[in-house]
Amino acid sequence: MKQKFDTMVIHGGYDSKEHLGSLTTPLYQTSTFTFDSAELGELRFAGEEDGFIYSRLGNPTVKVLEERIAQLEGGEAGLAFSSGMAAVSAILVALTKMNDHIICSQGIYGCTFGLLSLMKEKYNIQTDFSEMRSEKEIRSLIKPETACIYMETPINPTMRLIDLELVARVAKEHNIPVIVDNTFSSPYLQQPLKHGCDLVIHSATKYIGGHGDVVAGLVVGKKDFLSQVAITTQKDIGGILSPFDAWLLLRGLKTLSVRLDRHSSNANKIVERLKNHPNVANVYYPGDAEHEDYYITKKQMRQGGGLISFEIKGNKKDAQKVLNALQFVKIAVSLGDAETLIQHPASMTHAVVPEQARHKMGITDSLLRLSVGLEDWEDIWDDIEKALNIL
Ligand code: LCS
Repeated sequence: MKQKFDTMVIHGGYDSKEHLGSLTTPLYQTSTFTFDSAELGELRFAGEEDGFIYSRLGNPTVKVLEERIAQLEGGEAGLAFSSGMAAVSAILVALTKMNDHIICSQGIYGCTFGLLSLMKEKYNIQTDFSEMRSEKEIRSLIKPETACIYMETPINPTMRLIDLELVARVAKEHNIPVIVDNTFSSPYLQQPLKHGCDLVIHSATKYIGGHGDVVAGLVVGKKDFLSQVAITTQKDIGGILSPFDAWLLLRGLKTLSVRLDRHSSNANKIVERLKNHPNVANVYYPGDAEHEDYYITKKQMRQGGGLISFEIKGNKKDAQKVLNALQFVKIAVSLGDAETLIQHPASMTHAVVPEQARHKMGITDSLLRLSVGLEDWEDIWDDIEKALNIL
C-alpha cells in the first residue's frame, strides 16, 4: 500500500535492511567509492553496472533524500543541489538555449530575477513577467521560442498566488514545461505536479531543512529528464549537495508536517492581530479569507503556511524603526526556521531588483516579510505589537 504523506516524510526512500539495520540514514561522508576491479570501474563509468563512483555523481545519503522528496512531491525522481539557486540555475540552463524565451511570474525571489537578467545579458534569453491571471494572458505571451514557464506561488515576498492548474493547462497545449518554485509551501502544503506542472524546485534551506543550519536545493520531476540533468548540468557545473547536508535535511524532513501545522496556526493568529493594528496598512497571507487570491489557496494549498507580508503605515525609515525595535524576533533573511525572522524585502532579498521592476512586483518600501517561527505565538505577537506601537 502506498504510504501516506506523514509516513513518507519519515520513511520515504530508506530501507534499514540495506544499511545494517541502522534506524536513521547513515551518513556516507566520503568523496569517492572503491571498485573491486578495474573492469568493474569501467562498467560503472559506462553505466552498465549499478553502484556509486564519486560523490559528485551520486552518494547513498543524498540518494535517500532524492527519493524521499520525489515521493513527497508525487514525482518520479528527485535531484539534490548545493543551494536553491544551484537547483534553479541547473534547471534553467538545462531547458534553455541562446535566444530562447521564458515566461515568469510577476514576482520572484531576487536572485532568480538576477539569474534571468544574466541569461538575457549573456545568451539573449528574454523573459516576460506575467501575473498569469487568465489563459488568455498566458497564451498571448507564448512564442515559438518559449522554452518554459517559471513561477513561484505563493510569490516571494508579495504572497500573491497563481492558479497551477490554469497555467499547466495552457502550457500543455503548447508542450511547454512548467516549473514551480514550491519553497514557500513545501510539499506538505502544496504539490504542483498533482496539478499538471512538470518540475518542482525547492530552496531546501527553508521548510525542508527547517532548522536554519543548511543551504540546499531540491528538484522533482520526470526520471528521464532528471537523469539527463544529473549527467550534464549537475555533474559538469557541479553544484551538488554534500552528504552531511543531505543527512541534516533527512532529519529535518521528519517533522515537516508537525512544523508546518504549527507555523500555519501561529501565522493565522498573528495575521488576525496585524489586521487590527492601527499602524498596519495591509496584510498579505494566503490563509486569510480576505486575501485577493484566497480562491486559489482553497484550490491548491492545504493551509496558509508560515509567511506573512504586511505594509506598515509609513515609509522605509519607519519600516526600519519597527525592525530595530524588536527584542527577540530576529532581523534576518531566509525563512522556514524555528525562530521567527523578519526582513525588509526592498532593501534586502529584493534589493538586486531594479526599483521600477520591484514596484511592478508590488514590493513597496513599507513592506515587511515575517517568517513566523515555532515559538509561542503570544510571545511573537507581544514583540511585534510593541515594535509597531513605536510608530
Ligand atoms: N527560491 C525561493 C522562493 C527563495 O526564497 C530562495 C531563497 C531561493 C529560491 C534560493 O535558495 P537558496 O539558494 O538561498 O537556498 N530565499 C531567500 C529569502 O527569501 N531570504 O533569504 C534567502
